[in-house]
Amino acid sequence: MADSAQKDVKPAYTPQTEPIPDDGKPFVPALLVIDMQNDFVYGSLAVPGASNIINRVNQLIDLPFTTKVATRDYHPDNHVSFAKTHQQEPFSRIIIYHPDDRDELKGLEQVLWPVHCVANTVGADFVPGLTQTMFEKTIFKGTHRKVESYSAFRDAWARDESELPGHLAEHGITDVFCVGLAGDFCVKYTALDAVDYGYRTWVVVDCVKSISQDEVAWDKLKNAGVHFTTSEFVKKRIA
Ligand code: VGL
Ligand code: ZN
Repeated sequence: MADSAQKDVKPAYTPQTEPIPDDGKPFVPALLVIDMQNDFVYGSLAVPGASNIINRVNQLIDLPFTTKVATRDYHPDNHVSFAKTHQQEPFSRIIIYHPDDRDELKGLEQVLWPVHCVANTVGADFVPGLTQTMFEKTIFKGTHRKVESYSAFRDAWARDESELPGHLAEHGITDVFCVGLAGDFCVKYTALDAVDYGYRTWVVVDCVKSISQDEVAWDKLKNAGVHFTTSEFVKKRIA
């Protein structure tokens, strides 16, 4: 469990980053700290290098964002995303359907995961060392046995919203900054939804780690209109 034991895997491709403009336009920033939980850092679905971002994420949590929201992956122990639930091998894929809407909503390809972030277990707790006192709200994701949710905004079918859209709207947020785990799943789908909901959306690349090191995740985000920045640029803009 020692922090130093984790290797910092260098991604195959790092997107171009940009400073956050100070152009007189309304700027009401929200920080989304995504799934900084034991299982994703040290546990059953440990993301390579994840412990190395904790301090940088804390530095952003200390900044005066208008609101800071955390998410926690929080599954029942027989969740639809678990390989064990289907007697399959972890990391195999199946098609899953929405339990209440099998006809209207099409099947989605689902990666089957090792059991992770089970409600009321240590694996689902925030990782030690993360500053937890500044979150105005925590969004619990994937709590329904038959419904997967990578995005903090809504489930995988974009059918049911979480409390996040209302919370951001209440605060008049203009810019959403995404940090945390995993870059190629929950951070990715949260950022894509943030664009969909009309927010200028930033992924802070030195505060994100991914399960796989492929570059496709970044390209898809870029093409959708997500912006990439660094914690240095964020600290300069939000001081
Ligand atoms: C996540 C895989 C399964 C994530 C959650 O937080 O990115 N990944 N559940
Ligand atoms: Zn999960």
